[in-house]
Amino acid sequence: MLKLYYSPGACAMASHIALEEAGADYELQKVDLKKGEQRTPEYLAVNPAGSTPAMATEQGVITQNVAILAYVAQTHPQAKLAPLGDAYAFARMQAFNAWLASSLHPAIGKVLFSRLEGAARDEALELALAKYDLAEQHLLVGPWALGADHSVTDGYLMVFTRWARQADLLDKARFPGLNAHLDRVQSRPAVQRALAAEGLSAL
Ligand SMILES: N[C@@H](CCC(=O)N[C@@H](CS)C(=O)NCC(=O)O)C(=O)O
Repeated sequence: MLKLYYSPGACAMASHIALEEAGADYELQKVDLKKGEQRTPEYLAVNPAGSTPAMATEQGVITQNVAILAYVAQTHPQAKLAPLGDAYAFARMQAFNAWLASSLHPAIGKVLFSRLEGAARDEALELALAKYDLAEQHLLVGPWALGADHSVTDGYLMVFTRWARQADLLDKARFPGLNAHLDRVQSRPAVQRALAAEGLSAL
């Protein structure tokens, strides 16, 4: 059975949602980041990088949302969580996922989770919002992230639009598409189950 190491509300929610959407046979193992559990010897033996998510499979551990999402989609083809038969479309999905991991996540993370103040925080916020602009104007196709078909990218994008809404940063006039997408993703039964399992609810 798969085992997902996650922290409630953190970016591992993307992998959690994918597992739930896939109908996968999996269990959850909470790693409380606020208590520093990601740095215990037990967890470092699972993921020496000391970050979540990590997912134990029969073959070994997979880290990084981008890799876990692709694995879940490929091992549960019946759930249609990725364009599996189309190398170009799959690469486009991975480009979106890699952008979320390497660009949007660090930018909003700096605003929400670092101790920046004053002008430094303002600058970080401006940079982060410019990335949400990019997602709003160019990356999000609609109604789902990649277009007509729902995919693992939807739950991943939703993590960061959810963080932004929670911090009152997802202005409805500036980001109409992202707001509608967030509502659409949060209304999916699998997403509601994942949120509930993390002790959370739709925002
Ligand atoms: N690119 C990685 C980022 C992983 C990451 O930064 N996880 C955060 C939670 S959102 C974490 O575990 N942080 C703990 C720490 O840095 O101590 C992924 O998407 O899997």
